[in-house]
Order: sequence, then C-alpha cells, then structure tokens
Amino acid sequence: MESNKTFKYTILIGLFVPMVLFILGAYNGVMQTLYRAGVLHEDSFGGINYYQGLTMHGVINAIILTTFFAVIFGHVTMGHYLKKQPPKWSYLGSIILMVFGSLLDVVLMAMGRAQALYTFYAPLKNSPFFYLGTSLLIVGSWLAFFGWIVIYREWRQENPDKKMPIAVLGTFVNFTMWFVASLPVAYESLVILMPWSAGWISDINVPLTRMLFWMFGHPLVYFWLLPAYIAFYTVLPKVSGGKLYSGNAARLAFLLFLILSTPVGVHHQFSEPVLGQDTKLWVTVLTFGVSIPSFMTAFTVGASLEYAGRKNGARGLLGWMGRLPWFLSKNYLFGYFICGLLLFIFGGLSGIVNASYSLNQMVHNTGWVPGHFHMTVAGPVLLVILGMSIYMYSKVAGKPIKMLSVVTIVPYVWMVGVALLSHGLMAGGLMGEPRRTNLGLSYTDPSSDMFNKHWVPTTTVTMIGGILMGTAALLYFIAFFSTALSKQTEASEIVLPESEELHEEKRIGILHNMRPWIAVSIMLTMITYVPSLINVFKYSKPVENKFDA
Ligand code: HAS
Ligand code: CU
Repeated sequence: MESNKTFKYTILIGLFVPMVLFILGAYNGVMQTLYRAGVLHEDSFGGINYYQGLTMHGVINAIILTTFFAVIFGHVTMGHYLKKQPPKWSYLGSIILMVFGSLLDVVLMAMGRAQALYTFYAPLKNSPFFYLGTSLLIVGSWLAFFGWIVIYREWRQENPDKKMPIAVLGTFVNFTMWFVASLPVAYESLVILMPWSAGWISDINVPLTRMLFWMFGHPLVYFWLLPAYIAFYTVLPKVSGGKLYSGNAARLAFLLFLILSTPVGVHHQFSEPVLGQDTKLWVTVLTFGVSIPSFMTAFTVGASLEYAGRKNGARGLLGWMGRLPWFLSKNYLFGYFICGLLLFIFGGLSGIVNASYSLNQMVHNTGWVPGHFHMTVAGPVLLVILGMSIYMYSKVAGKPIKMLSVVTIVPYVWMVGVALLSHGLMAGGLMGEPRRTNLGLSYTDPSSDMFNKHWVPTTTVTMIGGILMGTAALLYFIAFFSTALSKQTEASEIVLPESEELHEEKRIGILHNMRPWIAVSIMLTMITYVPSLINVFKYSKPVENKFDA
C-alpha cells in the first residue's frame, strides 16, 4: 500500500503527543504514592494539589493515552490487513479534534479548573470546557472509526471470499461498543453537566449523572483492553515463535465482549441507594458472564504460548514456559505482552471479587479497587500501549529503536512495580484503607489522632511499587524520545507482526456477522437500564448543591 505522507504524520503525531502528556500523567501517579505514604506533602512540587494530580493522572493515562492508542493502532491495523488508508476527512479530522480536545483538558487541569477525577460525575464540578474537550476527543475517535467502515466496505467488495481478519474484527467490535457507550456520556456531559457548570441551571440529579457515567465507564475499561487482546491474539503468537491456537475462539471472545460490555456498568454502583437489588444481582451474573471471554483468552493465548515453547524445543509439562523469548531484545515485544498477561491473572481475579455483590461491600471505595485496576489498565493495557507505540513509531517513521536493551528490560521492571503497588493497595484496602483520599499526613503520622498503624506498611509498599513504575516509565521515555527524535535511516512502512492460525478452521457464519450480536447487546442493555432509569427517577430528583463554593 502506498500511504501518503499526511497519513503517516497523523500516525506519528497520534503516538508522540499522548506520550508527551503521559510524562505528566505518570509523574502524578508516582506523586500519589508519596503523598499517601506521608513522605511528601501534597502540592510539594509545582503546587499541584492531591485531587488535581489525581485527575491529571486518571484523565491523561486512562482517557487520553488509551483513546489515542486505540485509534492509531486501528489505523495501523487497517493499513496492514486491508492495505488501505482511511479517507482524509476521517484521519485528519480525527487527529485535529483529538489533539485539540486533549490539550484543552490538560490546560484546564493544570490551571486547577478541572479536578473532578476521571470519573467526572456530579456533584464534583469541572469547568464547562472540560466536558467540551473530552467530547471532542471522543468525537475525534468516532471519525477514525467511520473512515475504517468506508475502507472496509471497499475491501469487502474487492475480496468477497476472504475472512474478515481477526484484528479488524476486534477493532470493529471495540469501536462499535465504544460508540454505543459514548452516547450516554455525551448526554451526561453536554446536556446535564455543561449547562450546570456554566451556571445556566442550578439543580442536578446526582444519581442520574452517576448512572450515565457508568453506562460509559465500564465499556470504557474494555475499550482500553481490547486493543491489548487484539495484540495478544494476532501479534504475540508470532513474536513468541508460534501460531494462534484457534482463530474461531478469538472471534467468539471478541463478539462476547460486544454483547456483555455495555449492560454491566451497574457493578460500579452496588452501593448506589437508588438502584434496586434485583438489578444489582442481575448485573453480578452478567459480570461473571463478561469474564468468560477473558477466561477463553487465557486459554487460547496460553495454548498459543505453549505451542510456541514446544516449537522452540521445550519438553515436559511446563518446559514450554522456559523456552519463550524472555529478555530477548530481538523480540522485545514479548516482554511487554507476557508481563501484561501475568499481571492480568491477578487483575482479572480481583475483578471477580469486585463483581460479587456481597464481597463488593467489603472492598468498594477502599484501596483494593485501585489495586485491582492497576493490574488491568496499568498491566496488559499499558504494557501493550508502550510496546506497540515504540514498535509502530519506529516502523512508520523508519527509525530503528534506540537503547534496545533498555526497551527490553522496561516491562519487567514495570511488572514488579505494579505487583508491589497493587499488593500494597489491596492489602491496605482489606484493612479499610480508603481510596481517593490524601491520607498520608494524618493517617500515617503517629502523632495524629487519625493514625492507623496498619496502613503504614501498606502505603510504604505501594510507594516502593510506584517508584519502580516511575523508574521504568522514565527509562521508556528516554528510549522512546531518543528513537523519535533520531534521523530516519530506514524505509517507512505501516506493518504489524502477523500470526498465522494453527488449525485450518471452518468458517462459522455467526462469527462473521456482528448484527445479531449487536441486537442481543441492545436487548441486555435495555433489561438492565430500563428498570435502573425508572428507579433513578422514582427515588431521586435534581437538587441544588449547597456545598458549592
Ligand atoms: Fe474492573 C472497577 C469488575 C476487568 C478496570 N475496574 C474497576 C475500575 C477500573 C477497572 C479502572 O464488578 C475502577 C473504576 C473507578 O474508578 O471506580 N473488572 C471487573 C471484572 C473484570 C474486570 C469482573 N477492570 C477490568 C479491566 C479493566 C478494569 C480489564 C481495565 C482495563 N471492576 C470490576 C468491578 C469494579 C471494577 C465490579 C467496581 C469496584 C468498585 O466497587 O468500585 C473482568 O473482565 C476480568 C476478567 C479477567 C480474567 C483474567 C484472565 C487472564 C488472562 C491472562 C492469562 C495469562 C497467560 C499467561 C495466558 C478472568 C487473560 C500465561 C503465561 C505463563 C508463562 C504462565
Ligand atoms: Cu466495570
């Protein structure tokens, strides 16, 4: 495929800009751990207060970086598999809106005008422009998606008999889910929160904004995850020297995400007084259901790794684990993937604890929850983002990777950091350590009335993990920017490592047609959200926020 220069620059900008912002996001993450351990006072550096820093950390890392990556990885996936590039209105419109929206958000957060955390529901209030900025970022990502639909249709006409490549199916599933999920948050942001924060209306229905946010907030986490899954199914088998164990299992896993991702947002609201117990129980069951495609992934990806290990000469039951390309700079991507997968075993299992309605009462709003999500979003999601970003940048820019041995070691350091950080948060959480609270100064100071001796070791372990993660991030930044700012010496190309499938499998019609899956998804979403909405309007109403400054 002959890609034009503007398209390639779009890809490079889409990798470079969020990586620069991620410096700020990662910095604020490390600072959280120092504040919580009581080692530093909040606003020690640059006057960034606890909630401002936490908001920057969440919005930049979990919303901006992830959305940019999903879009750019999508462009490269389409380029590689369909040998086409999206129309100009799509990729150019998309990058302009995304960059503008993100910079607007970052400026507002830096000015202290947006401190309502990345879960931006009422009663916390941001500048109206924050909601605008976030909406532009989201609409920008839609434009890329619409462009892919256009080129996929062309490809389909030219290749009527070919199977839809798994990576393309995964990308379409992800963006369909994302598009549907962003409708409630667009309504929440533009129709409810923006006029309220601009002062045009004074009353706000808090549980309604919370419900609309989580209708988006849960599919959001799978929007982060699915690009990583695409990489595990279609890139990892190749880089570990094997093949994908089953293409049909991979397709089914993606389609199950399509039906089960949207209706489960209520599992973030098990403590929400206005929602009914019947809905909460139903959502527990659905959430166990949405774990199935991940268990399937563990099996399929595990089997692909075992195949690779045996092909590399392994013997015995577990010998394959030793024959994978650990620490091998030629296959540096392997480290990013395997460290992500290992963390995700524990990230996933802790998610199932969260989803169990009664157990949730124990862990909700404690350190356990950030412990859980750092082993998911800072595990497989971020590690795939880091590995694939430097890979794609180097290929598309035609610049060989600098400091390859550092790039190879980063994921292992990061993994140990996340494991310690999450362990500290979860152990503390089980002993009642709250999340989203700047507890350092009062709770870890023996002279304070609020001192709690159990949280001293847990916040300390969390801090050591945070410092290790910060070290890994710093090493990565040095390597990424040295690569990005070096001179081009190779041909520029839009390519991905592509895994073959192990078995010649039958083409199963239902795995190639998204429509029935979308219909089931809408049905399950209605079953969950119609009763939830009725309850919200029955038990809550818009009120004025008396505490508003
Ligand atoms: Fe979660 C809260 C339930 C997955 C992210 N989650 C959060 C929050 C975030 C988040 C950010 O039900 C906090 C939101 C906030 O700020 O309040 N989560 C789940 C469940 C899953 C799950 C059931 N979460 C994720 C993923 C995330 C993410 C993925 C980001 C990417 N989560 C919850 C619940 C809450 C929650 C409640 C609300 C808690 C509360 O009270 O506030 C499942 O999807 C997990 C399924 C995963 C598995 C693991 C499969 C393992 C694999 C690895 C295999 C390894 C191999 C390697 C093959 C079953 C695939 C082998 C190789 C060798 C060499 C051995
Ligand atoms: Cu969730």
